[in-house]
Amino acid sequence: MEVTTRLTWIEEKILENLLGKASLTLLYKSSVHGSSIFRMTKTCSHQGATMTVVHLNEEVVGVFMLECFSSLPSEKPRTCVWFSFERNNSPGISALFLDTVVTVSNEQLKFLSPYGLSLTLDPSKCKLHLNNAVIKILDLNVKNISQYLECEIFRVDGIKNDPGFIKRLVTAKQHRRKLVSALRAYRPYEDLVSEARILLVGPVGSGKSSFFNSVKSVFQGHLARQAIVGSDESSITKQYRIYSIKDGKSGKTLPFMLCDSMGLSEREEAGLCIDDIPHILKGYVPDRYQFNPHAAIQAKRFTHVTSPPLKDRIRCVAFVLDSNSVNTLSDKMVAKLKKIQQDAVDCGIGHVALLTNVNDCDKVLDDNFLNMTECATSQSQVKNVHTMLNIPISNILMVRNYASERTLEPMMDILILTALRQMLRVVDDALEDFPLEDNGTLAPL
Ligand SMILES: Nc1nc2c(ncn2[C@@H]2O[C@H](COP(=O)(O)OP(=O)(O)OP(=O)(O)O)[C@@H](O)[C@H]2O)c(=O)[nH]1
Ligand SMILES: [Mg+2]
Repeated sequence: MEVTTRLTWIEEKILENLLGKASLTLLYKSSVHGSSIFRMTKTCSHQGATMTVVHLNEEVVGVFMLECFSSLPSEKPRTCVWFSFERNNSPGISALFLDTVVTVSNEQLKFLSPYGLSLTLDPSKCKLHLNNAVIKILDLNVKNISQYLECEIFRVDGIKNDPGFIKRLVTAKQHRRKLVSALRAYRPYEDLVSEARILLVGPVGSGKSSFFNSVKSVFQGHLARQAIVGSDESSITKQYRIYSIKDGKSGKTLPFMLCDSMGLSEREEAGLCIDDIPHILKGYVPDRYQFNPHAAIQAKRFTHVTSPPLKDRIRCVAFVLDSNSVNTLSDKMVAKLKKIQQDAVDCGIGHVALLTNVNDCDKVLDDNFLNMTECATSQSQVKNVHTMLNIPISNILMVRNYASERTLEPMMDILILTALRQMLRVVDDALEDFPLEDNGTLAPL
């Protein structure tokens, strides 16, 4: 009879995706093959990379090992990924890349990392021992010693036999989780406003609407296509849109909005009218306002809004520029961008540049995903934007928007989230710098 895993289809996919596009084949199942450690390790020897999966009541805990079981025991550290996830819950998985010493004794299979993490399996008693460090780092809600329901070991096929690659893959996923959590917890500086509005402006087709779709996709956990995108000589976006973003997990609306505008054109009486910008920045322009390239907004059109609430004001302008064409922008276009930048400065609003269509996402950030690499900052596009708009390199952000992809990619997500986080830092810097009234509220500039 075929032995089947206790993992659900989704749980199996989570584990396969943890390592790129791996596939799992069940080799050992404690309830079928017995609880002898000898049988367990013998069945799994000479099989290449393996994944040991321990089923607890509420959680699944385990270790992936790149090297063969048969090469044990030895004090030589192995390339391992420790992981855990909650059963029947969100698709989130905690995972850590750790060089691990793996030993097999008469009774136990032991995983020990140099940072003092220890995970021990005692198959004869169906017990899993975890020290406090593992419980904390994998965010587990279990005791030090747990009775497990099942232990399974899988052969893992289809992964690159490259510890460096596996490390970057797993670390990227962890970093993505951290960024999402940080952005979920974001509140505008000292709660001076209830929401931070970011205006996306730039030439026709530079990827403004796609950036909103990309941010929404990351928070929803699947590809979103809310804003209409496409390529045309004139702007696809005809209406001013103030988009809110919901956190897919809690369903709550996050306190930042992305404001999508019509593309700027080099042609006369085409594209976003540059004189509309001050009205947009000051929060006069409502959601779904139909842009008119032939005529600027008449201030009196919105006289019913004598003074829009301070939350409606733009707090950061993001100049969205396609990295493939930014080096060949016409003088007319550069003049428009500079005029918008001046308007933003006059209103006490910070700004960043967002370069879209970046090809090699892997090369943008360093190994810790914290800083841009020398290779990225030395690109002519970054240097040109820096000189053209006098924007500090740290505020020149690089992303690849979701366009033709069919699934979410951790590295693309990281760049999108890093860009958003930097925009919100700029929002906070501008809020901190804003003059306050006597009662501590923001003064209208
Ligand atoms: N490969 C790739 N394609 C992109 C990227 N960003 C946008 N695109 C594509 O470029 C085209 C224009 O994207 P939009 O998001 O509509 O650009 P926009 O700035 O909103 O354009 P307008 O509203 O017309 O001003 C679409 O076909 C997108 O799929 C990117 O980062 N990478
Ligand atoms: Mg658009």
